[in-house]
Amino acid sequence: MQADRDIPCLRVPMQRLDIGDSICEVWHGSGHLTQGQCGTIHYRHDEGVLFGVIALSETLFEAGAGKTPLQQATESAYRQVFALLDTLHYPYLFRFWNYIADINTHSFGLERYHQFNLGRQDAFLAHGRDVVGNVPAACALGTTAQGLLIIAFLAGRVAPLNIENPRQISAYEYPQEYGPRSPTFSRASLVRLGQDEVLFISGTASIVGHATLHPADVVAQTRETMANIKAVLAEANRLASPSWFDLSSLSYKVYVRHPADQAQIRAELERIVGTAPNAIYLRADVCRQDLLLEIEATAAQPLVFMSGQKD
Ligand code: 3EB
Repeated sequence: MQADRDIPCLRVPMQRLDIGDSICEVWHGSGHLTQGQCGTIHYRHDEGVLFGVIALSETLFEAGAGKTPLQQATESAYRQVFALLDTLHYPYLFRFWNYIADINTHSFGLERYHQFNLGRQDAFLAHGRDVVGNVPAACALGTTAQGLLIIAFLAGRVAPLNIENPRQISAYEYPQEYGPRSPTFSRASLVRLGQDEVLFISGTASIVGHATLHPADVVAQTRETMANIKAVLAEANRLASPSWFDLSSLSYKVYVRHPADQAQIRAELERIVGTAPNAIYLRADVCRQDLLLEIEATAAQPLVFMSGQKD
């Protein structure tokens, strides 16, 4: 598809596994739309919501001052995002998508996902943003697009509700064994977008507490991942009245490490959701070597107002 040059477009360098065709996800704004470019960010916004994308080459950065190129690229990208949001007055971050080249390899004595976590957290801290509690939903996947860091984000003017999963330790409280800095994301965010309430469930994997479960069993990992998504849904439903989200109302993006596992993952997902789920399958690396898949999900529902209650 030839996108309008003014529309920020995130090209995801991942093979689609279910059908050969590529697919395009489109987010609609309403009313007057404004687009622009600021540093490496391309963005477009309406009065309430801003979507932006960044693609940065790590080769623009040299190792130095104790920071690796990926760490610097990450810190630079996130600092640019926060500066733009300050300038345009969209203070609340809803959701990040992070696509990182060779996420599982080591360089400069540190796993690359851990380098990314250092750069991300430093940028949050530099801008005085919370690194625990009030943090956006996110996903972080590995690609084979050498040296390219790709990030997209949605931000707005109404504070989201950040949701954690009682089955898991919050990612921002993971112990040191998963890297010198914890990942900065929440398990889900619940956001008002126009007349809808939107639930963004972060990339979710077979992790209970902080440990990976079922290291070599893709069906068991799918089951555990879906148990986590169910637990996040239950939290969302507890905190968000009167909305009601269930497994069949979600749109799923399934990131699969080994293409040969796709059929088993799909069968298990269909069994658990009951009806044929709205799902796409992409080939990706997941941020821990022993994780075979990661699933993210989104759902939207019209906001319901009580009679007599004003919008
Ligand atoms: C996990 O639960 C799996 O670093 O932004 C999921 C979602 C994961 C987001 C991120 C990482 C991220 O820890 C990995």
